[in-house]
Amino acid sequence: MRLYHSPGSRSTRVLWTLEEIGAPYDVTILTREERRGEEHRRRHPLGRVPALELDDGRILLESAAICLHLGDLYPESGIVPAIGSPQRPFVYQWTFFAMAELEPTLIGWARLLGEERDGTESQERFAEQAAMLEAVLRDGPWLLGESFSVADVICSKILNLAFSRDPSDRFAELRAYTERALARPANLRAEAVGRD
Ligand SMILES: N[C@@H](CCC(=O)N[C@@H](CS)C(=O)NCC(=O)O)C(=O)O
Repeated sequence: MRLYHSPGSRSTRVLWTLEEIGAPYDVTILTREERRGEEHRRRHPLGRVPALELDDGRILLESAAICLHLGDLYPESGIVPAIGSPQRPFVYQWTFFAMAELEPTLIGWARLLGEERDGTESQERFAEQAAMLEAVLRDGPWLLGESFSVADVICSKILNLAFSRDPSDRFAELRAYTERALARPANLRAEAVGRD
């Protein structure tokens, strides 16, 4: 497998997942210009990362889909529970929650603040989402309870967008969860490989 990656981007989730499963892989680091160039647009028509070249040469897009697929390829890693197990539906739930609820809220909020516009609505939406996650995390260290999953990779990476910018002690439990996840050896290895 080969990951087309750019430091600080959504492809860091995939790099971390590759390190969690212990699969052999190669990485090609792309600059902004290379992402938009013709060669990369043949892989990703929108000129984005991540793009993962599979062993058979096909290209898989969308960070969450790639991470879920990698977990399925390496079931012994435990980061995507087996089909039919009680936890399987919840890895979908929290992964889609991260992508469809959390990410748009936090990216939208960052954009508003960057444009010096009112971010109150985004802030309120995030407060509700954060409370929801904190309630779940009272049952265990990870979103699925005792076992770390792809949902934690994606949620914690997105949450870090908020917490790395906000030095306050709001959502202390969620902040501690984010730090716990990001401190995993697989993520530290991924950061070294990905130059983050
Ligand atoms: N929904 C896609 C979004 C991918 C995406 O927007 N990637 C950004 C980097 S985080 C990108 O490559 N943008 C194009 C650019 O900055 O040139 C995914 O999760 O894979």
